[in-house]
Amino acid sequence: MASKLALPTDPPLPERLDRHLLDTVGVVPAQASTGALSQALSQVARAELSRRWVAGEQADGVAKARRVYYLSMEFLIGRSLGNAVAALGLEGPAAESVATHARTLEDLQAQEPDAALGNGGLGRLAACFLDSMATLGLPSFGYGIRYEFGMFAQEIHGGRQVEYPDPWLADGTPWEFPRPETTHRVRFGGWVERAEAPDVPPIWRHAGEVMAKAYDHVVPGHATDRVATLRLWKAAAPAHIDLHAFNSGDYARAAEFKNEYENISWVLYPNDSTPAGRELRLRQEYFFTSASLQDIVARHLAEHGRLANLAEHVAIHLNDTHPAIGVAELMRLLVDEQGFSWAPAWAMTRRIFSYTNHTLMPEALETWSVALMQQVLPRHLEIIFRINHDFLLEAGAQRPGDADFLRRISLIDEHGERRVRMAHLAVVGSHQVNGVSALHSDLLVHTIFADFANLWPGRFCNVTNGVTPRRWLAQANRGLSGVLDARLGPAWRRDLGELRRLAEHAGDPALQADVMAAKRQNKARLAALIDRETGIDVDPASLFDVQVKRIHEYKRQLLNLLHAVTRYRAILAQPHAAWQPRTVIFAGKAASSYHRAKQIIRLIHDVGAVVNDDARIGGRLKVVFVPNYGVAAAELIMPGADLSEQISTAGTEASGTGNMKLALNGALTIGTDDGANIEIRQAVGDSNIFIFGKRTHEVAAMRAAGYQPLRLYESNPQLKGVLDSIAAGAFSPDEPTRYRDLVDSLLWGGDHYLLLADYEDYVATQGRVDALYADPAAWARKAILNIAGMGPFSADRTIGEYAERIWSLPVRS
Ligand code: GL9
Repeated sequence: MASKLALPTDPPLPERLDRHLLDTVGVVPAQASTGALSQALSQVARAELSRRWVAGEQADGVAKARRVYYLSMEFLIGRSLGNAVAALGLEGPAAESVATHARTLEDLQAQEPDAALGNGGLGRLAACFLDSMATLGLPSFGYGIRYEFGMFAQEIHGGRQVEYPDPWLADGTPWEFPRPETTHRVRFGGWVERAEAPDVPPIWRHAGEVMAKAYDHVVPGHATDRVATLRLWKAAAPAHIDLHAFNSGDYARAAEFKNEYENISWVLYPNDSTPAGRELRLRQEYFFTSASLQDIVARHLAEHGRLANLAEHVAIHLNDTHPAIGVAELMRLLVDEQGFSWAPAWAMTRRIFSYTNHTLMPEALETWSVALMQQVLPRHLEIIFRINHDFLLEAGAQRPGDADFLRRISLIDEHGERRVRMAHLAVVGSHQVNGVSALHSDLLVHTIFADFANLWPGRFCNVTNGVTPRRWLAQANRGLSGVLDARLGPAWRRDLGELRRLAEHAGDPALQADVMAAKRQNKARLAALIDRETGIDVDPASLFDVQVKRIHEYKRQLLNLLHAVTRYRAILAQPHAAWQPRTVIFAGKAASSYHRAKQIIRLIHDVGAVVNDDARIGGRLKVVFVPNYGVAAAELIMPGADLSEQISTAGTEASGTGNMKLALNGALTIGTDDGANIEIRQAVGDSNIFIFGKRTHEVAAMRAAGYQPLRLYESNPQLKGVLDSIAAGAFSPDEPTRYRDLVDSLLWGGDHYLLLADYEDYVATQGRVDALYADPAAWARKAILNIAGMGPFSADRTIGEYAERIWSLPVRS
């Protein structure tokens, strides 16, 4: 499709590529390096996207469109070149053009660093959502932080995780558009001066201010000219500070002073649900939220000339509680700066905001000490107290005399040091609150938000997560995409429900052969990656058993490892039995301060070192860890998996999205009755998924009854043998006590995530996996039925539901 602003004189792609080599990159086309070619092709795509962006913004401006603004601390974008080229329909011509330079598109893509502005599932979800918002043609903006350093790079030294900084912007990026004219002041600290008259808003005498400068990324839609905008804020010292620093002559001190302002957008917190770096984190949250809200207000005023109709034209979504301070900030902007009185401002605010909760893990539910907030955001603290006062009056009227109820729902936690509960602020300030899978949304209204759900039952809903089929199937898995295109045509890219039509052919030997041939190629590609990264030789004919995600106790990588050790010992005990060869593949990062998760990474390596080199095993079991898991690695790993490990303790994984990507690429799931696994099970059918382990209510009941892991250990010789061998140093002969405390944490420390309770069923279920894999036609049939069932897990479906039920936005498509 040609964009409306396409210039009639646009030359063909090879010429545009050479033109950019010469004009933009500054090299002789015939001598261009792979990096230079990558830059030039990016510029070709950028130019086209820029025109689409301008055309779309113009059209939305003329239409005075209602827009959604998605506020997120994290956007885990990954690489952009391959996606842009695919979205623009330029894959064919681009491949041909770079072939004349003796390169492939893959060579060029590999040059690009990942934009890793997120920690894991939550950030990647935000990136998938932008893709779907653009593709569905929603007038939409993502707002976040332009971290100079993204998610840390992980290296493995001697089996241990070592973190390195990720300076992804060091060589610049062709994908951003700096907008120097779009700058907002964000203030911090100081005190609040009361006005004399009751109706005059107080004045916030702030102590410091930092400039937020906009950098836009264009997010292409697929098979449409529409694009979405991702606007990221960079912190800069105000000009007078810069000048003062320079003139003072003490450059070291001056730089230090400047850094105090600019460090706000330096680093992404490598934080997986453990609170860290308190004050800087709060400053980051307020910084990007305030800049975004000021921007939304300014854009609305420019378009409409007044703010009274803001709620008709603006929906603001809070991706978790990280931007929840926005509820107080919008009130401040409306009341203190725009002259609204409290009640109408509050009514608007509640109509404008909506909030997604992404976890029930208590340590991830943000609270800020009142003392810290008083110091950093004194005016916001007052506003929060006022919101709370009004809210408790309203709620108290429904349950007179119930002080305990009021204590539970208050925005302020009064146990011990007083703290602001950000989730409560988000719930009270939003008109809709959702969880991310059916189970999770149900647990929300029965656990942490039960009191709120009683007050406002209509406020809570479920929107199950989804993933973009463009990146996670069309781009990551060319082989399978080709098979699907031949059977179904290309429409599944925009309508993933089309995959359903595969189901009736699941038994067709020709389709099975094609799907498994693609899988085999993807496994060979993954084996090559494993060899490159670890030097371990794995056999693509073995069953590729994959667990890729953040390393966390609740996700139970350790349970997977207990199975691997069980299998190792079983092969040694019965070396002549017909063992199904397996490669157990792990990847994932541990939060830098999370000792137990790091210990698990080390144990994976220690087990691998023993098992992989044991001649008696004869290659029938390998255990590997692919370092530096991120979007680029995932694009290689997902397509090469046979088995998808989704084995969190029931009730702990809010949704999961890797489970969707793996099934979409034809892996069978072994998993617990948790998060979106439950909906995957419903979509693919009970007989096409391996569900095991305790259910959520059983987990709760076991804990309540006084769970005794030691009993399980005593009564199961296989389990006892495995744990004893690890504890005795079978995998750490140089330091036999290395994993003593890890094993003790299961036996004596309560085994909080119930690994021992699920062990027996897990190992038995892995046996059923082996048996099925031994029947290639039966396995292939189930793999096809998994692919066929993935229609509901497109992020297009998810965003369609948000647009309709939460944002009240028409979906154009
Ligand atoms: C998470 C949940 O743990 C996942 O189950 C869920 O799929 C995603 C997206 O909704 O959100 N919540 C959360 O804090 N993280 C998630 O992955 N953690 C990270 O992103 C690191």
